[in-house]
Amino acid sequence: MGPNGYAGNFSQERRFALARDQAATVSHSPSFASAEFLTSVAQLPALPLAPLAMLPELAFVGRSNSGKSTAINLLTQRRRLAFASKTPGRTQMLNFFSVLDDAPAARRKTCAYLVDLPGYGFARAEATTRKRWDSLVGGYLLARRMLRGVVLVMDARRPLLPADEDLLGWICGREDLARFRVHMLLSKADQIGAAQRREAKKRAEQRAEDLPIATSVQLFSAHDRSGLEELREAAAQILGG
Ligand SMILES: Nc1nc2c(ncn2[C@@H]2O[C@H](COP(=O)(O)OP(=O)(O)OP(=O)(O)O)[C@@H](O)[C@H]2O)c(=O)[nH]1
Ligand SMILES: [Mg+2]
Repeated sequence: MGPNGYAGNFSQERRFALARDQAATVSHSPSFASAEFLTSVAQLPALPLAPLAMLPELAFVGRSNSGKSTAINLLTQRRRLAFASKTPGRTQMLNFFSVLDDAPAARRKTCAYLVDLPGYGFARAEATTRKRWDSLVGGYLLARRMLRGVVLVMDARRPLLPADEDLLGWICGREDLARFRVHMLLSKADQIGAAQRREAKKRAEQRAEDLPIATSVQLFSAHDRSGLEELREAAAQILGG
């Protein structure tokens, strides 16, 4: 190969490297207020057919009625994006919401998905309901490649019930634990006093230390919007990391 050929290859490589660095420096953060409902999936085999790009996903998981849909609505500043309800078990499918990046309007692109998952652990769940949950939600949590982490929503009055531990068990079966993230959201903090809030946070932090996954903990109230900025930062970090 002559000197020109070599120089040509080299400069082409340099151009690639420059383009890559530029792409890295202009990468944008998710703008959660842009979230739009995209699609629902009722059965796991249908997931590969869903109109989803290969983009990072962040799922909201937790017991039924713990406040998952409410937290998504607050994060996205949309009152009824994810349907919140007084009837436990309302969310029955994997619901995907697309999130745009914060580039100037003409160049905005979908950069991530938020996923609202059916809750678990409602008292009168029959065996068939549980089986359905295991194959749909359990299967998604265990094997979904683009899933970067979960927001585990737990009522601050009773965090880490056996059903929450079961859920952590599903996640601990993943192959990418070193890169996965759990963010424990202790919800409905407005329902308890300061001492109980501290106690709940301490308990969750102690549990977090024993997990083989990077885990963060925060208190949250959709009622008075406390902890909203912390949730936004954690969600952006999980999706961007
Ligand atoms: N006081 C108080 N109530 C809340 C809070 N967050 C949610 N709730 C209430 O808790 C109930 C359940 O909230 P959802 O967001 O529907 O719960 P979910 O986890 O999505 O429930 P499923 O879809 O059934 O799994 C609703 O009546 C909400 O208004 C909060 O921070 N404080
Ligand atoms: Mg819900």
